[in-house]
Amino acid sequence: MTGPHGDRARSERDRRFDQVLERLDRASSVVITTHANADGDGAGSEVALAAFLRERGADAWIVNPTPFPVSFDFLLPNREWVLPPRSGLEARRCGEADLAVVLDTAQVPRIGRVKSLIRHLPKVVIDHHPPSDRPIDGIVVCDTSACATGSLVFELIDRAGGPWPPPVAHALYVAVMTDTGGFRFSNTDRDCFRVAARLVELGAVPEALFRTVYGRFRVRHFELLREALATLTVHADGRIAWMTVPKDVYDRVGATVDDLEGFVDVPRDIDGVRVAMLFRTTADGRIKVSLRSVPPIDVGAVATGFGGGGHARAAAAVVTGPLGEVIARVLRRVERVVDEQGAGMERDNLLD
Ligand SMILES: [Mn+2]
Repeated sequence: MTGPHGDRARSERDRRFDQVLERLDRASSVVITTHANADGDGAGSEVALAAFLRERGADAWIVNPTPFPVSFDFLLPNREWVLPPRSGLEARRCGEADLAVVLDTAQVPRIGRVKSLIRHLPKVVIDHHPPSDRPIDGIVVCDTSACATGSLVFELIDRAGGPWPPPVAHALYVAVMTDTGGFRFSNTDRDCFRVAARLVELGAVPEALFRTVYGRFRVRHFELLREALATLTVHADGRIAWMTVPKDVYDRVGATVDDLEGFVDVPRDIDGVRVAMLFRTTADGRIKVSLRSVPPIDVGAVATGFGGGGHARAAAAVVTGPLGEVIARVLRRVERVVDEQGAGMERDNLLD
């Protein structure tokens, strides 16, 4: 952010950070949560904040609407920081806590069952998504210019002057790395590299963290990818592409959503594609569509139109209906957006 407007936004954000730090100073037991199906940013931000608070002598517990993601549990110095879902312990710790911190979402529906567990607690929200119509009440630090919630947690801890126990550096590096697709997506900016550089100084090891996150696929990931690739469809003069995840194969190989990591990148990475989509059938029989776009195309609005949400370049929605019908409906909307916003785009002039 530059210029007077950016400076004002930044000083307002810093004022909120000071309020957050004041709340954290007074809290002796904090419950930390994030959105359902936590990603590297949500999970990494949780671990980092918990490690920071524990280093300062507070109790900090992670309570998530869905199980803590297996692919990121290597970040946890102690598995017991994550309270067992729906346990007596979980209810007791939430009852004893004096503050809740919600990370990487500011929306009530996204925290699912955790809503009632933290209903009685004052709340702090730290997020980088556009504001929603169902905001969580509390002290809210929302900066949509931040590449990741992890970079905001970094700013918070930096403002406090540390401490920086090793799990903080590892977890925040993973948060920033995953939300920028390994420092490649459009949210990869100067601030993001500045934060990453500081985290490396503080002990994060890029190669080891990259390999741990992106180099540990299970065979079933590739078995499923092989079948999904067979569905690859390119449309609208090569400007729109998508794949579907065959439900029968998904079930047969015993896949989980973790196994779909990177699938939507396949159609996105085809030369000339402006919007990429991945369709899959959810456990309750509805269709989840993940959308990706290249600038300036905004697929966030498309997802919102189907009751979902997300960022301009990465968004998702869950739609009811048979797969073929859902594809046709989403495709109609996407075709319009590509026609309206993609006029004059030339892939070979990306750097202009
Ligand atoms: Mn995020």
